[in-house]
Amino acid sequence: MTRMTIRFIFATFLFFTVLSVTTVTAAELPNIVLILADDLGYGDVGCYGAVRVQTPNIDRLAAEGIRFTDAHSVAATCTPSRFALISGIYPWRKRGTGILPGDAALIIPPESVTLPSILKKAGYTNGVVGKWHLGLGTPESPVNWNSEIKPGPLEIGFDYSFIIPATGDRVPCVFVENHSVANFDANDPITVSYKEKVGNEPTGKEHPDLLKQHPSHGHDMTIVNGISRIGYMTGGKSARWVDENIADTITAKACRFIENNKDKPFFLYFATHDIHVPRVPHPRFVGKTSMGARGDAIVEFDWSVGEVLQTLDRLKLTDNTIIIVSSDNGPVVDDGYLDRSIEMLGDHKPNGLLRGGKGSAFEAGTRVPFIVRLPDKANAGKVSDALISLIDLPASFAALTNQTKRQEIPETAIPDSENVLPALLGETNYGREYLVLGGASFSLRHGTQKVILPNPKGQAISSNTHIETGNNPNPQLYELKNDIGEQNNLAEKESTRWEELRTKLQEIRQKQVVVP
Ligand code: NG6
Ligand code: CA
Repeated sequence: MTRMTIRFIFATFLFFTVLSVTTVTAAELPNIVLILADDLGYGDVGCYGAVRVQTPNIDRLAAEGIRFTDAHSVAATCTPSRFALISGIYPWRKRGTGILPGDAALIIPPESVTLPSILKKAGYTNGVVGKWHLGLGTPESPVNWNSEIKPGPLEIGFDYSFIIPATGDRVPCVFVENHSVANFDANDPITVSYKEKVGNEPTGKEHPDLLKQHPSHGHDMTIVNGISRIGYMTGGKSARWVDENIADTITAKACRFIENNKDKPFFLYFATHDIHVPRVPHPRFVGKTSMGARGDAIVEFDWSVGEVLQTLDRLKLTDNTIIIVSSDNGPVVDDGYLDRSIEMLGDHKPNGLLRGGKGSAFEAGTRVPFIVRLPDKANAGKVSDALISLIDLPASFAALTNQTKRQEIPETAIPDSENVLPALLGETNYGREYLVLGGASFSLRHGTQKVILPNPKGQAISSNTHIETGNNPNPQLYELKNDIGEQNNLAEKESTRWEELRTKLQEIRQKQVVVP
């Protein structure tokens, strides 16, 4: 389906809606499926150059769709990256958008304009399945895991949710379905704390002998399924997940959401636990690569993508569905557990040719795999070097559904989201002019130029992950066109350009925006 056809369908849809005539149904809006991996690196999949791990399903998607080579999350860790994706706001504009503990309050206020609320307005039914990590409840009324859990996804635009509240390595290790803990047993109430030990269950610190996977840093609190986590919890035994089954459980929920909503336009945000730590793939994936748990988790992720593709095919929805596969931030090998991923990495390069990784201001912190397959597989096999970001999805999907600012969307909403729909549809290789990235240090992309602001305090190499952070007391300027690995710092030699870009970055940071 070309953009004209897509647009025509929307125009027709809106026309008939306005006239309250039901000849054209909402079912003709294309479905949208966004599969977001966790910590999947630019070099971790076949179509981006990996050879030590096979990712046939993601590669199939790239062959049938558009593969972006310069797509970014706006932050190099999860919470800020996902905050931006859902809210269309740069995370550094709002306090408290750093990596959240599992008992944090929701950081996107109910009723604000969000990616799902925009689509809902256009007639979509929205589901989120998988990792959430944007908080639940309010500061005044923190979550009680034993009663109604809200506000959460359902209060900011989703109609269905089945979530991992924070991360796989943070308590509570239970799924929350809509407003309650899945498989909850009232006789075994759940208590969670990030301050002190609750209950009398063993911790990894006290009882390393009980662990099947040991921490390398942090992660030494309550033991769940033989793995110690960040944070303490007690109770909820029947509700606790088994890490080996997380991918099966959430992939099944994602596919069921598609099945249940096949007759109306839907948006599915499927945020996998893979390939975040703890990496404990199902036994059927163990040993599928020579890289140990991390490689096998990539295979498991690819399997999840394949299940979604098959479901769309089986339900004959492929021709009416836009599917996007991407990642929330760059790769990390040792993220806190001794799962032998470092020893077994071999010559695999999680960041491809890029410098840095998760948490880094260098490109690998935020440049992520990003594949879009359009209805009718228009532009199949295209490779696009447009500069785009996950933060652009709210404005782009607003455009897709013919919603404009001031008309359908308040002028002040999604202030940092830009409409890159023409790039997503493969009509142009141009995305946005500027993109601010927040790793440990601030940086700005403009075309193929990149500046990183001086950061006199931060470590140059993370003592936990051993990743180069990009922090440097001196200004940095790179020309990525011929220096993709950010080796040649031009800031001194090209001080005028450096100054121009630094000023531009300040200007964007100081822009007055309404942050709900
Ligand atoms: C870090 C954790 C890391 C991971 C990360 C969040 C320690 C020492 N490290 O603080 O293991 O959980 O937070 O990852 O606790 S993210 O992908 O959700 O941002
Ligand atoms: Ca992440």
